[in-house]
Amino acid sequence: TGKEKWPRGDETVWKAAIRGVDTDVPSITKSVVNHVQTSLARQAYNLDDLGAYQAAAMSVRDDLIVNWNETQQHHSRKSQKRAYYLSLEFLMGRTLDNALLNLGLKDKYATGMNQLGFNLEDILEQERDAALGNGGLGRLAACYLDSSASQELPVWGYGLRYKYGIFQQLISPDGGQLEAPDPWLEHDNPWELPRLDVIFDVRFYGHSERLGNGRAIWSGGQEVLAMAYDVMIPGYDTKSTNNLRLWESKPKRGFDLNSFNAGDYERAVESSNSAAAITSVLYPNDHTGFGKELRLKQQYFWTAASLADIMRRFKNLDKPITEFPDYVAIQLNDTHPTLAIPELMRMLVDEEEVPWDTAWQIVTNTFFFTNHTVLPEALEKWPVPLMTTLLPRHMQIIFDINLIFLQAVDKKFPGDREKLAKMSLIEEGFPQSVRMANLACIGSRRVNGVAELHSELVRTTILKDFVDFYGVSKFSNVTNGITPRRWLDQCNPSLSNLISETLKLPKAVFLKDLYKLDGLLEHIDDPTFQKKWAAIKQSNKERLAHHIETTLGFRINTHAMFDVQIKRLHEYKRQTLNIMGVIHRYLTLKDMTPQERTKVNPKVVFFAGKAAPGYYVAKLTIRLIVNVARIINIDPDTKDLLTLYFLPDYSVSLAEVLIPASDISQHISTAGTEASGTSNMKFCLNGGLLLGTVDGANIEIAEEVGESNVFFFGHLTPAVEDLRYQHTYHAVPIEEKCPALARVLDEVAAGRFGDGSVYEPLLNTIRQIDYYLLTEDFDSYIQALRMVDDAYKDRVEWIKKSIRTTAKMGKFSSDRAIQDYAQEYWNIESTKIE
Ligand code: RUG
Repeated sequence: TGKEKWPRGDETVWKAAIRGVDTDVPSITKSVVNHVQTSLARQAYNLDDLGAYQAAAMSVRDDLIVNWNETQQHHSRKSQKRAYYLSLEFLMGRTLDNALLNLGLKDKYATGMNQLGFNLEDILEQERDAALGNGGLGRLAACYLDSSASQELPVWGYGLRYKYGIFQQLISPDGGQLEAPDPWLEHDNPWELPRLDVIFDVRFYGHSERLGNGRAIWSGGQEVLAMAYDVMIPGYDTKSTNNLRLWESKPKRGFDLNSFNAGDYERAVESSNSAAAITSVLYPNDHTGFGKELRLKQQYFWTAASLADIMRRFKNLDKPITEFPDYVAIQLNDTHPTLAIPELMRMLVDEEEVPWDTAWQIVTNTFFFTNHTVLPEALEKWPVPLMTTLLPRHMQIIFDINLIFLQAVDKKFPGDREKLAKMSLIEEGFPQSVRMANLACIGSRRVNGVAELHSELVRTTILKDFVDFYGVSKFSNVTNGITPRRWLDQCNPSLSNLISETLKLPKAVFLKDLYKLDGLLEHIDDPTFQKKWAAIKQSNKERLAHHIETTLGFRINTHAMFDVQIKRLHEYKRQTLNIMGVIHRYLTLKDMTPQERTKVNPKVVFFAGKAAPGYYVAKLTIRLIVNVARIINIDPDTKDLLTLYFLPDYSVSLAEVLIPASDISQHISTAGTEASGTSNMKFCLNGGLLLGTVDGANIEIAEEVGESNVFFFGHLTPAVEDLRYQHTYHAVPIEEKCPALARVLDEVAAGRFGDGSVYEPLLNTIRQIDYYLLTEDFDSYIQALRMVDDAYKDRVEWIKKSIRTTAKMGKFSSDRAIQDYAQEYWNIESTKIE
């Protein structure tokens, strides 16, 4: 009614004292200095850039908290349906710059900090990346949070607060990757709020006793505590500020004083250490599923705490439990949170005493599942014995779900044993294992892939039998997206300014409706605009060169074409194809006369990306790249025309400098293997052109910008299976099939880039099985590279291609993607926070 009684004390005193967001420069400097004095206990003459960053961050955080409180109260008051995005990874990067931008306070803070004797840009550099993710999947989650808040949608993220984020990558003297821990919380994290009041018990092990009425009692085992940390997610140009809740594990019974008094110190801290270990590390593992008990523990710990929290919030609404899906939608980001399905069944059946069928109805109306890969090795499976020991009640529930499900399958396809075996939640073998993708699929209302081609592959390959069973309407596509706030305005402010000036629109208009970029096409032939466009690319190249010189000491030729491949190291992403292409270029240059070389465009090739620590071949690829660089970068015949850099410790922040500087970027996965890719969208938004295979989101990018603006090569997805078959049964020697590549491999093996024997295992992946079809695609790849060279010679045409590419990126805003989810899947509504 708006006339509720004020809960306590004098309402007018409260209201007068409640802090608003004061955005004038004097208020900002006052707030920063206040934090310097009171939160940091420092003073003007001992304040360094790090201290200034911390004080500025805390000052901004105060504003965020006000908005965040308003937003959460507003959503609660309206009893709105909320969506919850469960992701084991959130690759947030830095926050201060993004928060200032979203709040519209960047200029004022720059002025204020300047008055206090600091340069805002230097201060921003002090922040450590929050790298709680491996790659695309985690960064996608971060973009979706930004878009949800910006679209004023009631969405929360749920994840884990890892003490150590993705490892720091170092390069050893022999060129290989070394891993060091990433203690990102070392300097305290101003962006999180510990919630001592939000704590849940989570149980592992023990035993489950069936009660005979479908219910069971799960008892004994180990109990740990899950404590919440809240991270505020500000929307752009709105007060709407959402929440990312991250769980930290804590011992239920900390220090065991009895053991300590008995002289057994190890035992005294044992339970405390084992509980804390659950959220210690992010698994540095992108695609390969591997059966680590701790990983399964993480998954359950996180889903159990998140569901307990969601259930508690739902219960505050005082609605019948059958209405749960009317107030709650849960998005499963890949199969990692699939245990949420049996966990909600357990809560409903065992704790709320809901009949099994009703509970299943609730569950299957609550969850939505996004698949991010069709690579067989990446589909998660957990051994039944491990699951039975760790989560005995959940294993019973999974068996029960499976029994009922297979009965229904048998009814629909009588006697089709093969189908039953393929669709079962349990894979036979020694030991048996639980197929998480099958469980996620049958426990969810809708299933989606992340690009058109990928979604089609999901429907026709890994989940084909489920499509036959449920009908195709359950399986659809939401093409991924990226937030234009971070990936245009924040990382490329000059381009964002030029766009604003050219379109005669305030930035907020196109940053909230990216389709507006289309208006740039009207100016594509304007030479003045073209010049400005090219000058911005040039200054971004200089910014990158400066960054590399100051961090690594290399001097880069900024007049060369910048060619970039940045992503996790994986055989299917084919960094190997790229490095073989670089070697081929080098050998070709060496074969040329000096006269011939004068006609060649100089080029600088950049690689960055981490390999999973146990992924031998991927690490060998890094070593090869680094060692090729060491040879060719000092070769007097070629060094002015071709240089190569592997930039260590790839991160969101590094991507923000690399992407705006790129002329061409490579997205060259074997067709049908890259679900979507999202860096391709980031490069294109920043006017970089794309060299790629007909795979993932490359295809939709080409549909938008026109095929003549993308450099495509390689075999198409339908050919891949046949080619692999031929490789296995009718192998043609590489010297015959692809002499150019054979020569490159021979040079590597012969030791041209250091001890060739080191690379034998890597070379053999190509010479023998060639599962990722390098020998099939190499010639057309080289041809595509030539086309890039030729196109780059005509600078005006190139600039026009670049403008056109940016102009057609409207579809790839994560605002569009999140609206798809909100409307088509979650059924939630935007709401303005006044
Ligand atoms: O490999 C995929 C990318 O193609 C995709 O763009 C990204 C976001 O959808 O997810 C990546 N991915 C897939 N990361 N992990 C997986 C499998 O667990």
